[in-house]
Amino acid sequence: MQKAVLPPLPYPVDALEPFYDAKTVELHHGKHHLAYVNGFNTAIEKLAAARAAADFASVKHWSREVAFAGGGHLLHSLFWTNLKPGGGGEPHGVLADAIGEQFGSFAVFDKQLRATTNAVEGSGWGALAKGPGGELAILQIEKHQNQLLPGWHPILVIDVWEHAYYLKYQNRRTEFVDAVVSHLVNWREVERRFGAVGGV
Ligand code: MN3
Repeated sequence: MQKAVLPPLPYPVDALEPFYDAKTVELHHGKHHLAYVNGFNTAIEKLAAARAAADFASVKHWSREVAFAGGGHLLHSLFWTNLKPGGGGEPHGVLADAIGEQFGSFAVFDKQLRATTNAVEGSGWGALAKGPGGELAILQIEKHQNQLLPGWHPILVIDVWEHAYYLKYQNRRTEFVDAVVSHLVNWREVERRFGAVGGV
């Protein structure tokens, strides 16, 4: 199995200022995301070693690490690319149609997305996911791996672990979520994922 690698940021660390400060982006990507990449690789290596040694005493621990660190790596990879300088606004095309059909309007969807993300208990993510029939759901992912739906693909994720916002926003998670949704969401990328992943 090929080792996971830290994907480069798709923009300079200060590109999301003033909504997302350069110091947080630098640490979040270069330290936190990197730690999940390394943790995932370690877990995969430990499971390979367990197979080689025919000693499966530790598989529960390392299997949990695959889900936690691997989930962290994959969600952060989605996160960086579903942000961009000068983002926000609204989606277009078939994604806009699907949101309108299912949520009534983009304004209602937007309210639910912010409320759901703000209400994540502890460390986790707000997410928009696409189901196997092309339907949409706004999910709360706890940690990096809990409360996901099998067969559903996250197409927009918003990190609300404290490490994602505490340097600039301290305890004001709602201000961070508002800044991300209003100014940084890359809807063109979310539209692309809606068309590209899973389901119909
Ligand atoms: Mn994070």
